[in-house]
This record gives sequence, structure tokens and C-alpha cells, in this order.
Amino acid sequence: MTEIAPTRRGLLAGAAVAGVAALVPASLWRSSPASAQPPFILKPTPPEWFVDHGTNAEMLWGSVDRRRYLTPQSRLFVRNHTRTPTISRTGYALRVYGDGLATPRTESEALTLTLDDLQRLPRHELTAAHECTGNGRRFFTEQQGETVSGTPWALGSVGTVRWTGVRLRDVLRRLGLAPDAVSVQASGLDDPYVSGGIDYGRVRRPFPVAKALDDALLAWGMNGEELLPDHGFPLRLVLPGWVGIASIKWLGSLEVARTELTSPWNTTWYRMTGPQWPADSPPLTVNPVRSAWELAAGATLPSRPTTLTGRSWSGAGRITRVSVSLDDGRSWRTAALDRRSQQDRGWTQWSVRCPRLRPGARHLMARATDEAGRTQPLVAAANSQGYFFDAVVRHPVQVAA
Ligand SMILES: Nc1nc2c(c(=O)[nH]1)N[C@H]1C(S)=C(S)[C@@H](COP(=O)(O)O)O[C@H]1N2
Ligand SMILES: [Mo]
Repeated sequence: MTEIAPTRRGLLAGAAVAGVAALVPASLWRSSPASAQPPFILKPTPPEWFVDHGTNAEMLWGSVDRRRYLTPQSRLFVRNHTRTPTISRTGYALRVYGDGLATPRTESEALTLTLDDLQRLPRHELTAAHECTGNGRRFFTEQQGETVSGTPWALGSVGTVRWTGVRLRDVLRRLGLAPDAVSVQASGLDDPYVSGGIDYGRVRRPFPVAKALDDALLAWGMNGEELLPDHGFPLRLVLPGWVGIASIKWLGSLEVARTELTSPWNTTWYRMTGPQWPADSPPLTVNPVRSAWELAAGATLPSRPTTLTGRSWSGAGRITRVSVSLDDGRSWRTAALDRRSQQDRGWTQWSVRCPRLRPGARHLMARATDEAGRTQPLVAAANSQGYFFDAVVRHPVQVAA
């Protein structure tokens, strides 16, 4: 991969030429029979590392290596609405269109950018937490007795990875943005999503141009490797700090518009819904604060003094404080913050020296505060789709005799 910045002309010329000839093979665009069939996920997901949730796979916190800051791609959770598509690098091109371009283009007139085009732009790397909106969902039921829909994740639909790619603002500035562009819609190349007999079309979600011009990334690499098919090969969008759904995998197109775009992924799903919420609650964006112990649920701890570790993260920036309780919330102490990413978008690793404990069952609890001043609550805000479980999780352990 080259680190040398291309000339402006290089990309523009390439894009313009490709724009005429729509280089994406028709097979990628034809809508396919949409009921997902296994295998949903292509990488190995052995039960020592993952919980199988059908089209999704959850990382087991008990399998996390405390010496490693980054989540290896092989260990990262997978969240698929249908199944991982196999896309070849040679046939691939990103399509960009819409009336928000300086020179408006319809979808059939889209500019197309190959990976080579993108890789000639200034390369950017970013370490950030990556997390599903529904992470922790099962605790709405387990801790709060609430019924919610969706994948019953414990806390394992999260990781911290180092993305490699190009800033979306560098791409949009080169293509030329209309001064009044407001919205960008990203669409994936995976099968259309069908649920309850309704075909919702390709997985897609709009986001503000302001985010596109701030820190959005078009990523082709993770932790120095090329993306695995399950994580979006050959190219995905990354909206750092935002809900996982914002980071569209297998990125097929970007529509740039002068009006607000919508999709079911910001109107029906990924908003707070239920009796407590207004009908026009906004699409979810910045992830909340959460914490996890690097232990399996029900893990056995020695009764002798030991060091326990965990991680906390927030979509809004760095973690400033972590309090832990080793006695079901009766007393709290401050954990040592051991390691975080220099860019402050990744999680913080912490540890606590645990004294000799009485044998038997107990719960560990961890509660973090971020630099935006947000502290994890003891009860998460109820919502029918089980998003944003940010409350302190009661982690069951057994202290050995
Ligand atoms: N095209 C497409 N992009 C997608 C999804 C999908 O199903 N299709 N799932 C989204 C959701 S809900 C999440 S949490 C993240 C998961 O990314 P990962 O599987 O690489 O961990 O991808 C997002 N991007
Ligand atoms: Mo998600």
C-alpha cells in the first residue's frame, strides 16, 4: 500500500473516466433472493472465542488476552443482517452520486472509485472502539426484567481496532461537494434485508455531512491487515465513536444530498422506541459508556489476593475514571487506568488488586466515567429494541474455597 499522496488530478481523472463506464459488475447490483442461508460468517468462530447468535457472533470476554490492547480481527464480533458476501477486489468500485455533489449526478451517472484510486489518497490510521448499538442487550432482561427484541448480546459486541484507510473528507473534497450538502447515505453490497416478509432493501444508513467532514474514514485495513470478508472487505465506512450500524460494511455507494436522507436503519431501527419515547426520537449516534471484566460469566476466582482486569470505553472520548465493586455494590474502589490508545478513541484497560475474598458466589461491578462527564447509570433507559444498555453490569463469579 502506497503512502504517497496522489495528485488531485489523478483521482479526479480516474473517477471521471470510471464514472462513464460503471465498473461494478452487474452481479453485485442485481438483487438476490434475500433469505439468508448459512454460512452467515466466513471466519472460524470456535466456541472458546465466540457465542453463536446465528448471523452474528459475539466475542467472549473470558477469552480476551489482557496483554493485547487491540482486538485481533480473528476475535472481533461479527454483526450481519444477512450474511457475509464474497466480493472480489478486481471487480470492486465505490459509487458516489447525488445532488449534494458540486456537479449533481443521478445514481446511474455515479462516479466510481476503485480501491487503487482510494489508496492513492493520503492514508489515515485511527484506533477506535467499534461496538454494536445493542451491546449488553440481554441485561435489559436479566437485570431489569424488561422484554426487548434483537440479538441477546452480553457485552461482547465490541472491540478496539486500528483502522487504515482514507478520510472521507479527502475523498469528498476532491470530488467536489455542493456548499449546501447536508446528508450522506452509505449502502452495503450485502443481500437486501428481509424481515417479517418485508424487503427493506440493502443495509444503508444516512449521516450528516458534518460527520463526513469530521472524522469519517473509508477503511480497507484493520490492525495492519486487509479487512476480512466478515468485516467489510474490500472497503467499509467507519464513523468513529458512533453506533456500529453507522459503519457500513462492503460499502457499495455513497449518496450525497442537499436534503435529509432517510432509511429504515435510522427511522425504524437504531432509535429509541417504546412507550417512554416520542415518535420522533432522533437516530442514535454517539455510543454511551460501558465496561466489562476480562472474565467469563460465572468465572471461578482464587480466594487468595489476585489482580482483576477489564476495559471501559465510550463513543465520546477517553475514560477518565473507573470505579469497581467486588462485593455486589456495597463498597467501591478506584481501578488503576493502565492503558489507552494515544488517539483516545479506543478503550481503556484497567486493573484492580483484589484482596483475599470469602469463598462463595458474588458479583463484580465496574462503572466508568468519560471525558464528556457521562457516568454509567445503575439502570439503563428502557426501550423496546434494547439499545444502549449502558448500566453497570453485575458480573457473577465464584470465589473458590
Ligand atoms: N453492509 C452492512 N453493513 C453493516 C452491517 C450489515 O449487516 N451490513 N451491520 C452493521 C452493524 S449493526 C454493526 S454493529 C457493524 C458490525 O461490524 P463488524 O461485523 O465488522 O464487527 O457493522 C454494521 N455495518
Ligand atoms: Mo449493530
